[in-house]
Parts: sequence; C-alpha cells; structure tokens
Amino acid sequence: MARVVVVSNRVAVPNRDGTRAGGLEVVIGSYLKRNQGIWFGWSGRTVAKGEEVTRKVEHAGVTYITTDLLRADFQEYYNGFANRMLWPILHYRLDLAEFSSRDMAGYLRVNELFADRLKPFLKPDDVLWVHDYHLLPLGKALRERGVENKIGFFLHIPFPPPDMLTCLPKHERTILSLCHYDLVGFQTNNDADNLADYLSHECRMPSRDRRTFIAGSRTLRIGVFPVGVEMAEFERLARRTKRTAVVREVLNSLSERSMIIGVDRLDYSKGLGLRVRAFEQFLGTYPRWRGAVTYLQITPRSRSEIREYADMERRIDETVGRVNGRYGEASWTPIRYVNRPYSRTTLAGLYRSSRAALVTPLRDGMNLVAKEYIAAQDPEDPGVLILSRFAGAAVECQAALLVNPYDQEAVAAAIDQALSMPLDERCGRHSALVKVLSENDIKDWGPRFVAALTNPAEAKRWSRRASG
Ligand code: ADQ
Repeated sequence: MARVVVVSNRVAVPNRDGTRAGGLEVVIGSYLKRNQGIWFGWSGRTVAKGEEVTRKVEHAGVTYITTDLLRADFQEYYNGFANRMLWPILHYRLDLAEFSSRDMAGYLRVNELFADRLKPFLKPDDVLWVHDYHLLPLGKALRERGVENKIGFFLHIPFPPPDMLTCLPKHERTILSLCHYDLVGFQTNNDADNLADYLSHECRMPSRDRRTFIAGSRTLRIGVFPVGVEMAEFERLARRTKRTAVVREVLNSLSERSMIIGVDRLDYSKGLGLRVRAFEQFLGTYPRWRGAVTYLQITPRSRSEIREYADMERRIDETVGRVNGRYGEASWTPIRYVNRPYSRTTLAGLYRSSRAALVTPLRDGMNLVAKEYIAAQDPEDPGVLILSRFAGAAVECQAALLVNPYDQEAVAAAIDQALSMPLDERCGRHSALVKVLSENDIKDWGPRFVAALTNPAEAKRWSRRASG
C-alpha cells in the first residue's frame, strides 16, 4: 500500500489533554490513527525571519512534520485571505468578505512555501491528500515543482454556486487551480455540482459526465465523500462518561430540569446569534417551559484576532445577558454560556444527558456535532436533534427536526416539539438516524477517498458498499 501524506494548515500533534475544537483535526486524527502515514502542515508558531524551523515527530506510527511561518505571511495567508475572503465567500457571506491583493499574494506565497518545504520528504509512490480552503492552490504549486504523484483535495466547508465564486477577485488563481489535483472531494452533491457548474459555465471546460473534467493534459475527477463519525465507539464513550464526576455534577446542578445543548466553535457560520434569539422567542411563546429547561451552549472562542469575530463575540455575550436578565430567576439561569473547549469524553456524556440539541448553522460543510449527538444517545430514551437544513449533515439526517435557522418562530416551535415529543416518536427518529449514519462511519471515509484517488475501480466497490 502506498504511503499517504496528509497536508492541512494545522497539524494536531497529540497532546495530553485530548481537547480538539475543530472538525478537521478530529477527522484527520481519526483517519491517521487507523491508517498511519505523514501529517504535514503549519506548526502553530509564527516567528521572525531566519527563525523558521521544520520539525519531525513520530507518534504511534504517524510522522508529524510541522513548519513555522513568518508573522507577516501568517497574517496575510491565514487571518487575511483564508479567513476574511475565502471563509465568508465559501459560506455564502459575500457581505463579510474583504479582499486585499496583498493578502492574496501572501496566500499564494505560503502555498508555494508549503510546497517547497514538503517536497524533500516525498517519495515517488506517495499519495498526497490535501485538506481544506487554506490550501486550494497547493496542488498547482507542487505540480510546478515537478511533483507527479497522485494528489487529492478535500474541502471540509461548503462550496457555493458560480455566481458567488466569481465574486472572488481573480478567482481563477484559486478556484481554477483545483484542476491540478487528480480528485477533488466534497461533503455533498450540491457542493460537487457547484464546482461542475463553475468549470462548465465559467471556464467552458469539457466534461464527460459532470464528474470528470479534461483540464489541458490532466483529468480532474470530482467526488462526494460526506464526513461521518465513529458511531459505535462514540455511543460506548457516551454511555461510560454519563457516569463521570464532571457530567454528574452538571446534571445535579440542573435540579431535574431538561437540558438542551449546543456545541460550536464561535463562528458566524454557526448562527449563534439567531439561535439565542430563537431560544428567547421560545421562552416568550411557550411560557410553560420557563424554569423547566436549561440551554447549555459550549462555544470555545476562535479567530478572535479577526475584527468580525471580536464583534460577533460581543454581540452574542450581550444577547445571552439580555435573555438571562429578562427570563432568569434567582434559582434558574435559562442559558449557560461557556467559552471553553471540553474533552470529547465530557462532550459525549453531556450530549447523552441532553433532551435536545440545537445545531442551527447558517451554512456548514457537514457539522459533526449533529452526528456526534445522534451517536451519543441512549437508544431506549434518545434526545431530539434540531438541525439546520443548511448543514451538509441535513442530507443524511432527514429524520431530525429540520429547520430554517433564519426563521426564529420555526426554531422556537421546533424546540417546543422536541421537548414534548413522545418516546415512541423519539425512538423512531433516532433509529432511522443511526441506520443512515452507521452506513457512513468515519472508519470508511479515508480509505474510500484514497481508493477513489488511486484506483477508481476500487472506489466503485466502496461506493456500492456505502450505498448498501
Ligand atoms: P468545524 O467548523 O470545526 O469543522 P464541526 O463539524 O461541527 O465544525 O466540528 C467541530 C468538532 O470540534 C466536533 O468534533 C466537536 O465535537 C469539536 N468541538 C466543538 N466544540 C468543542 C468544544 N467546546 N470542546 C471540544 N471539542 C469541541 C469543519 C467544517 C464542518 C465539517 C468539519 C469536518 O466547518 O462543516 O463538518 O470541518 O469535515
């Protein structure tokens, strides 16, 4: 079997506390745990010129290679182009995008730098698997340096229609550079169709079947590989940890009240402001639940150095304060809002202890919290998932209560419906969700992508298995 070299912006070199707040690290970590290989990316350190170091660490069969970035490069590449331009546009938020050609130059430069630093570690038969929007042009940079290995790319976040993509100035420098990969993978068919539309209509590129495009001397294939979770392991973990001291302490502090849970990085794509307002509307419209339910929102801060994120943090703090002030009692706080990461173990126990989960992103590539919540439930007495129709997870989670996150009245009604739902309906919805999600366990995801990249015939076998 060929060695797989995974490349992503951040590399989760194992640490002792085991807390990882980010879908990409969780997913790649889970793949490499089973399949080994190399994980290459940024070290998380920014340094002055001349102090950049590339380090190699071996742990449990995986080789971690991390490289430092100059402060200015990081600012332009990561805080600038990746997170102020690509992230909002790919999440359909043209209003928040801020273009600067300097940031774009920094983004392209860092991709070239990654290619330069990665190349010496590559062997001719390695298979390369590049992840996410930070590294759209890495394939092109590697090809320009003579790397002819199979290279695949997977986008963890949404991919919008061409009308939005073309709002990205000089979009051919980033989006069109995807044609240097052999395979580009997405979370949903909708995302894959949007790339196919962009290549056909905007770039007039010939295609056999809207999934295979001829780009000069190369062939680009497009595939759909929805990210999943470890269903059985997560259920076992949740069963065990519901009895741990941390989770018991939370439950005791609720004094028999039902709990609703939300777990998200603090990001505008997650729709937290609208969600808190929907909860406020719920307390206003359904007064019988006042004092009977507590909403726990766990939200580690992220990207606080970017202005839009700092503004959003302040607005959400204010809204939570207002709802608690308006409806709270000396003996009851409606919303518990916590800005710190928890271990996966604790999260699993908290999911299992919650009567409902509120997962209402305005756009999300997939959303693993939705799937983890389902995996964590007690099949004899499961909670209810309230899920945005704009999360990639909604494609598989049709048996959840699907909502439009912009419609606060509908979200408020869904919370009431979830809390009032009879046991037989909860069990019916839960078993339907477990069935679908178990057919797409994360264990199969990485091997399926790598098979599709290296051996399309093998990929067909996987897709037959995945579709039952
Ligand atoms: P994210 O935007 O980070 O991921 P998500 O899919 O929900 O979003 O994954 C978050 C992960 O971090 C989950 O595994 C969750 O358990 C963990 N996490 C969140 N809050 C935490 C906390 N407080 N403490 C500890 N862990 C926490 C990106 C895309 C998604 C896509 C994933 C995977 O934006 O759309 O689903 O990658 O492809």
